[in-house]
Amino acid sequence: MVKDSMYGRVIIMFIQFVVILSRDVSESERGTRAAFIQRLLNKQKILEGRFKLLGGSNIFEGNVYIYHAGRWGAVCDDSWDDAAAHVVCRAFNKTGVATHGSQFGEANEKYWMDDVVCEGNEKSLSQCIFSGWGTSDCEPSEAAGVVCKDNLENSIPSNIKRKPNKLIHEAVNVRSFSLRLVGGRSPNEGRIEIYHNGIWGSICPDGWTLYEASAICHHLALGFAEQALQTNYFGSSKIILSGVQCEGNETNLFMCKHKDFGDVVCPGESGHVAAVVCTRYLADLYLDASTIERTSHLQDVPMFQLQCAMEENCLSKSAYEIQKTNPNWQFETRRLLRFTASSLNIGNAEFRPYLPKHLWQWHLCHMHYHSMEVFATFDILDVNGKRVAEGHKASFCLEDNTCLPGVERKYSCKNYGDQGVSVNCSDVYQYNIDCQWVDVTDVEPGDYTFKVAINPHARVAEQSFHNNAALCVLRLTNSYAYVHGCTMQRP
Ligand SMILES: *[C@@H]1O[C@H](CO)[C@@H](O)[C@H](O)[C@H]1NC(C)=O
Ligand SMILES: *[C@@H]1O[C@H](CO)[C@@H](O)[C@H](O)[C@H]1NC(C)=O
Ligand SMILES: *[C@@H]1O[C@H](CO)[C@@H](O)[C@H](O)[C@H]1NC(C)=O
Ligand SMILES: [Ca+2]
Repeated sequence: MVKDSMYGRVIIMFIQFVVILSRDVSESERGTRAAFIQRLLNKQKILEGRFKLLGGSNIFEGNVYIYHAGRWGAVCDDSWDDAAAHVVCRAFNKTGVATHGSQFGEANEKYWMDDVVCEGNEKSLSQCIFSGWGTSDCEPSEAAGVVCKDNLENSIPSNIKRKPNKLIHEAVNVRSFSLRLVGGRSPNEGRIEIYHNGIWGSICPDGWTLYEASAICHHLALGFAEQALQTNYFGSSKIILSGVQCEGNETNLFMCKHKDFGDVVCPGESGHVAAVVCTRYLADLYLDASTIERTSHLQDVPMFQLQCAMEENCLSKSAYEIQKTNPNWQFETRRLLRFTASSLNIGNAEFRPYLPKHLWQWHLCHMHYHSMEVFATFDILDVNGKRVAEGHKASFCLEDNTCLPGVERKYSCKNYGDQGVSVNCSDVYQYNIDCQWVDVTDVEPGDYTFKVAINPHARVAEQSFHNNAALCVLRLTNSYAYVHGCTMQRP
């Protein structure tokens, strides 16, 4: 289909070209037209790969748009992180903080890039690994953005977060402060209104995620956050609080950070405010760190056995360079850190994939459907928190591999089966399955932090996200890998 239409376009362009040449035009007119076309081509050449930031309150922040093949396109936020933001912000000699979920307004162009994974030292975004120009299934609400900040040290900070803002309880009188949900179809949902300085007002939905929504549901004793919404669906009122940022484990909103109170600047769609849906029934995946410690080991694998994995971006960038430059690349080997990841659903509702079934992607290589674009991320960080092995994203099929005694297995990936993880069942990725690894070929021996995170972008609601990431000590020598001392964290 795509190829056909491309041939069609080439033929039309060729006809146009012949028409232009055969027209009876004066020399000077032809000269002007040629100059015009030349200028256009020059412009395209100059702009190719450039980026611009739109929707921010100054030139150093906004949603990222990249120029390619003659037009600007947006970047989707899947896998988007501070390393990618850093690549963008380096143009200003600044460091970058990534923003997700169209923090600076919905994407106003089609997506050019998706699943962008950078190391942080690339000269431009187009040098990072991504899904291919124009290959994206993202909604306009998933635009990636950056906030560029002054570069204090010259290193690549990989775990910089949004600047710690002030805690809410430090800015308001907690006693005269109130919280309520308004406009919902049930008491468990609605836009959030806060009472401050004598008026009820709304919360700016900038950076509003399930983490912030969780603090609201906890605060109101309504259970867990099922949805975090940026909408006018439940009505709206004057926005009096912006930049709310929570960890997700707070028992009340006062423990969260914020940017401003009162007359605030709120980027994004006008009239849209922060809203939540709370529930008492939710899944809760618990990543089993002891299994990671027990099963981690190194394996050297020749590249001819890794062709499927290469198609799914499961190797680090140097593998793709070798493939391009070395005619005998199949016989080169990659060193893989392999491990088993097992997550048990300890919640009181099933874990279901983020995408509806008709949008699942069939992966020919692995012969199953992927129901979440990014289900897990694996990173190796050095002592400064810099990522040394490409944090690759892994998408899998979700199923009940093992269940506690007395619990029936319900979900199976076979035969386009329904995907999910039942309560008291585990989804297990054995160390010997494809892509269940980190490519450590280019990592020097030494001590590192190994980070494994499931549901890393909190795309699916859970009771808690603080049991979704394992941060472990990794000792890498020339011959073996030793993983121990894991602690649990939020992704
Ligand atoms: C960034 O820093 C380099 C070296 O210090 C300098 O040459 C360049 O002009 C700076 N660029 C900007 C946009 O400030
Ligand atoms: C929330 O989790 C963070 C770690 O991510 C921890 O430092 C903090 O103490 C926790 N807060 C509560 C209220 O449990
Ligand atoms: C899951 O296991 C826990 C602990 O063994 C038990 O209390 C709970 O009833 C089980 N839930 C289901 C739905 O099987
Ligand atoms: Ca969890």
